[in-house]
Amino acid sequence: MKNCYLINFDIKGDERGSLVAIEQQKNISFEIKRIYYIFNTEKSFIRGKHAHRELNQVLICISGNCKIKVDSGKEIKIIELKERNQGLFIGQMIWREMFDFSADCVLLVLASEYYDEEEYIRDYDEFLKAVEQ
Ligand code: T46
Repeated sequence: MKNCYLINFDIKGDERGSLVAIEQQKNISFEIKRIYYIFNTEKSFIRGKHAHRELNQVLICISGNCKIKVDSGKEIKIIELKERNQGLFIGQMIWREMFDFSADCVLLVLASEYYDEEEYIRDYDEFLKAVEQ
């Protein structure tokens, strides 16, 4: 899907275990201005349900697993995040819904901009109209 894809990070492993390193503008295509993480979400809850006009993000499930529905307005995909070395890039104007969180899920998000509620699109019809334009 245009503007939404999986990234496979290299695992630096040895007999002691595994390590993934993330470096802005190297294996992440943008400058990272904000990091947040989501945890303690019950399985029955759906988070997200919005798109961003400006924001690019990479979502990494650093514990447990969850599913992400991504919708470009033309195509819908459901992606399961469960690999520690996998990130989901979600660019501008992609509707996202996160669901099916395992009890131990910790979803780490790297964001290209500071938090700004004004650039969220939280109404699905408004999102579809904006995609058409
Ligand atoms: C996204 C998905 C993957 C802040 O104060 N600062 C922040 O940086 C963020 C992200 C949120 N908040 C506050 C706003 C709400 O009062 O935290 C509360 C929960 O945020 P929200 O309902 O937007 O959370 P999600 O899980 O629905 O969505 C979040 C991000 O907001 C969003 O950008 O793409 O995770």
